[in-house]
Amino acid sequence: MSKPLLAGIIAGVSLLGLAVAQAAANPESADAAYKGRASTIDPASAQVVHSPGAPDLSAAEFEKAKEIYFQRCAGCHGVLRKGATGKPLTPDITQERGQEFLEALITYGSPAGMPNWGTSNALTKDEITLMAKFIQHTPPTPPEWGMAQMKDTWHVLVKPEDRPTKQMNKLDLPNLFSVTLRDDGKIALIDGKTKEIVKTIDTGYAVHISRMSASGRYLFVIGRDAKIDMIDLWAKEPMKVAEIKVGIEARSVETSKFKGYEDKYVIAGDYWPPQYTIMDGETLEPLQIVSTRGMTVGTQEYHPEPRVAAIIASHEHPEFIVNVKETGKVMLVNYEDIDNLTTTIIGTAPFLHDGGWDVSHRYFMTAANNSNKVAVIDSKERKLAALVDVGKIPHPGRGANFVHPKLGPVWATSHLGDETISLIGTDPDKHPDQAWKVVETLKGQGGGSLFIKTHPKSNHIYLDTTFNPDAKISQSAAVFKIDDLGAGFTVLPIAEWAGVTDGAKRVVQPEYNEAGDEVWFSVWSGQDEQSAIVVVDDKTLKLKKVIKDKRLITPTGKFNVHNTQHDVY
Ligand code: DHE
Repeated sequence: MSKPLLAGIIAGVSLLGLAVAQAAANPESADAAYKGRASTIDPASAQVVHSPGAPDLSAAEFEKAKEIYFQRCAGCHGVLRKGATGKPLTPDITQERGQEFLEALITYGSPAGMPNWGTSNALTKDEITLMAKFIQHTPPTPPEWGMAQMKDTWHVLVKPEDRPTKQMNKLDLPNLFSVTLRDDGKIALIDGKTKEIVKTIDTGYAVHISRMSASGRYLFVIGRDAKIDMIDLWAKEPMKVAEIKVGIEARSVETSKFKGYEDKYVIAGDYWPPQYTIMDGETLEPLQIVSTRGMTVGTQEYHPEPRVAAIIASHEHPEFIVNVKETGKVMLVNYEDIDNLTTTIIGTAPFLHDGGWDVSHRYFMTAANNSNKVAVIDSKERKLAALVDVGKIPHPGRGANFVHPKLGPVWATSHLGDETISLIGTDPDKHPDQAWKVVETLKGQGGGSLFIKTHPKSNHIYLDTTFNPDAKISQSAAVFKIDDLGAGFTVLPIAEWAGVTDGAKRVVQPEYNEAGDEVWFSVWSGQDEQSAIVVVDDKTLKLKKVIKDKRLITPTGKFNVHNTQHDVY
């Protein structure tokens, strides 16, 4: 990636503070703060089209506008401006609105979540005039990324035959954590017992998630720039053994987990180009690339840019379950015969984002966050079991499974858009009256929540409120007792416990250790500021340990090997 682009992306990321500040006046902008992030697409690569009816722009002006658009606008409005969290901005719409209207909208923002780019001084008057002109032209299209580009970026660093046949180190692998060092382009492997960093490993740009192979040997990490790093945890010192770039922008990676196919395939989903790629599980060799462009659920209109969100490996069939965000479709991709792929397509609701299994690992519970619904996919029967109305903008991460004292097994999600936590019954056999209904709604600290977590050995449910506009709330976490849900929540002052002085200190993503008796939270500040990980004792709810290290730069997601490998949450 070019230096100016990287600098631009970092500048875009720092806008987060601005958007969070706005959320105070605007309840929906916690969502905008979270989603309106810089794209990793290189603006120079996107082809310009001069459109009739749009105000004239010079080549230099086009270049500048593209850069601003990909840094600040594409996350919400989409690369091709067909609309996502933000409204569609295609020339038929923008030319009708006209220059004056567009300038005012960009300057002052809107109650629906559009930031006030002008009055906040994030963009100058000239930049606003430029952007209003630019969006009246046809959206510049970034390049595609097919087999040739993938093969160019694919490297097997250690061949499978040169790798060890057993674990060559003394690490307690099931209790190791892979921690995203978001703005440092690295992950840290942290030992669950000593809480020491075992190693940091260079990865793609702004790593998003880590996932484990079925055997627990290989760790896969994907950057926002669609680079996948495959790390062998059995090596003398955990090391990268293969890498590939599967696109230009991505968020998800997963591995085959069905019996007989353990460690055989890896899949990754792209935001751009809109496609998924199935790779060899030992080497990351790209085998099949499948486009997700197609028709939306409901109105059945063509969408040119349906991004791939969460992917989860089925335990019922040799299948990957792929969330296609903008079309609202879940694709069950059968990898039994990789050259003759069969796919079941299930229509749900827009826009599909994240999700996880119910406790039986049969039902995939996934957030359709623009519809305020959770879609329940029956992975055994390959059909939609239900669409459940929940709170505003559900965001479960992988969600939390526990047995409700009165109502049986439930799966829980918290929300970006309100303070509620929806508990959905998940046992159609023994609790048919509760199945696929919100059986209870709890009230947490506030909106802006991203992740909720529990563990089969714990009597607690923890949730963050990372994007709540009130710093007191974004810097703490709430915890409920499962056997006394009516008692409400206790607030854990996580950032205060961290003893970190500067920065936003956003508390994000609870993650349990293998035993389920500790919960780890990231305290996430800027790239040049101190961050930390706070470990809470699950029995006493007291501070157990603060992990601080100068290498711990912008920690966000944390993935315990055992819990990630076995889908424990
Ligand atoms: Fe995430 C999961 C997309 C912003 C931390 N994030 C996911 C998944 C998707 C996604 C599709 C599900 C992957 C899966 O299960 O296969 N995230 C996006 C975005 O598009 C968005 C809104 C904006 C962006 O530009 O990236 C976004 N995400 C963030 C953040 O700002 C977070 C808080 C910090 C960071 O590291 O960037 C963040 N996202 C995470 C984490 C997970 C995740 C920690 C995995 C949670 C888990 O427990 O599985």
